[in-house]
Amino acid sequence: LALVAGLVVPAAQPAVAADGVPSLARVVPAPVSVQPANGVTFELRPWSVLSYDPRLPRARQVADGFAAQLRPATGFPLPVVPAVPGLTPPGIALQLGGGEQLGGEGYRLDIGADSVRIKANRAEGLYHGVQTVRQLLPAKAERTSVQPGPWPLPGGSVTDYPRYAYRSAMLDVARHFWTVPEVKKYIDDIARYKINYLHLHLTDDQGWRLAINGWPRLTSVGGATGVGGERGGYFTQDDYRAIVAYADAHFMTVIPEIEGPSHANAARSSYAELNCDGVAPPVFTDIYGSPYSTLCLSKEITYRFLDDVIRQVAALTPGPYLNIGGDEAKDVPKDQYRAYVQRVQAIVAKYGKKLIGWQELTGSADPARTTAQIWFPEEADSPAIADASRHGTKLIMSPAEHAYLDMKYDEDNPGYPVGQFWAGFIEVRDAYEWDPETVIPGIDVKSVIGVSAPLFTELVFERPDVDVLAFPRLPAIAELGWSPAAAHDWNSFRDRLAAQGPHWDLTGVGYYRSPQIDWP
Ligand code: TNX
Repeated sequence: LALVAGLVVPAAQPAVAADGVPSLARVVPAPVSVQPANGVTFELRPWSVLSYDPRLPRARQVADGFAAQLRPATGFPLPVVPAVPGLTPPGIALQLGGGEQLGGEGYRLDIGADSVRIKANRAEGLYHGVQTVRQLLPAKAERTSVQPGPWPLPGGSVTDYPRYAYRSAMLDVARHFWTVPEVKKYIDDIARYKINYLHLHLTDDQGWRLAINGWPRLTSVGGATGVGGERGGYFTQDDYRAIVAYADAHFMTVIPEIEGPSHANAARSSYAELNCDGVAPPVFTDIYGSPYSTLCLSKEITYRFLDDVIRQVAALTPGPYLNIGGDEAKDVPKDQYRAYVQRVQAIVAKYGKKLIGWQELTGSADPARTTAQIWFPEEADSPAIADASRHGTKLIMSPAEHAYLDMKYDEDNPGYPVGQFWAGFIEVRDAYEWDPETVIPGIDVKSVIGVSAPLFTELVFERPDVDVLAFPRLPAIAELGWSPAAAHDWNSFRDRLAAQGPHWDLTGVGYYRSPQIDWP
């Protein structure tokens, strides 16, 4: 075993022990430390109980959710009961504690012959611990009909907590619209990899996807179509609330993105008054036509519009962040761009949210109150970003050449229409082999709050395309966000990723069977 900084790193452990029970280390993202207890195996039994500590808010919800997942395949009743002090019933116990090093999201997992104990300071940690246990159970536990046992788990202990507090997936619902059930399924599938933010790209040139009271044409016109003139659609405010609630049940926070000043054609085509010439252009249905469609920056109505939108979106969003876009405003003079960003930042602050935007707004926004998402390092103003990082700006890393899930995997399949390649072809290893702290030279590395895996959907046509692009690359980005830098190891990741395949097969995730991975 490799010992790094006193931690047992899972890299050197085989994926499956001799008795067919998986190694305790067979988890994505790799845990901070794993100590197997060789020869010890727990088995879930017909009489197993799920207990939870009632002092921990939402622990019961985590226990209920886990029991509901396990009942169909095991056929066991798995009652959920509040724990009695000093007594651990046979089964799985969700407990309060585990030490300060776990923070809010970490957990400690102890698997013994008679019980599985997950300890955490908060329910988030219990939830992440449950995701680890789900990966260690036989994949058939995912089935929805009763399966023959046994239901073993490998004995030992895991101590685990995230490298970064921010681990997001971005879904573009503007270019191609995805319905509430389609978004919920994505939440199900990414929550397993300890993703804790869902960033929704709600507006762009080709579509406006959230109903805003007082501005009905945004959805009736701006939401009526999408790329290729294909299906339109939009979320009512109740739909959006349902997504927020569903994400929250998976301990995931929604970040809404309202694009401006460019990528705003859907809004312009909905309301003539948002155009300097007072004429509404048609909605874009192409990709490359004229990608920098900009709101009229010199009209006050533009800012009244944005105030109305941001007020409503902020009120619908319990999370702390609101993303205002800000990318590719290539036809806007620098001083006007800066004035726009500052006005919009003031609106975001007025409605109690923290501003996130793409890398371009670094230097225009107030550095102390801004989070910038890096997407195109080659075009980034690195000195300005480095300077902002030393003046309070937080950074999210999603370099397109590694983290953009809309890029094709390889060039072997020219007839395959799904995905782009402007940032390169991204095989699984390319998605995995990078370091969030060296993407932009000269930054204060403490400013990096995490990573994101964006899925833009210009060339993502149907829901199965989402799966093929996101899996297995999203778990690679998730591991960069969660696992300690010292655990980064391609060969280990390959083995652990391969073990996810059977789980995806049984949960309806149509992943890409990358030739780089020895799928079972
Ligand atoms: C660049 S990422 C864009 C998006 C496109 C994406 C396609 C970003 C800030 N701008 O508008 O959808 O490339 O890969």
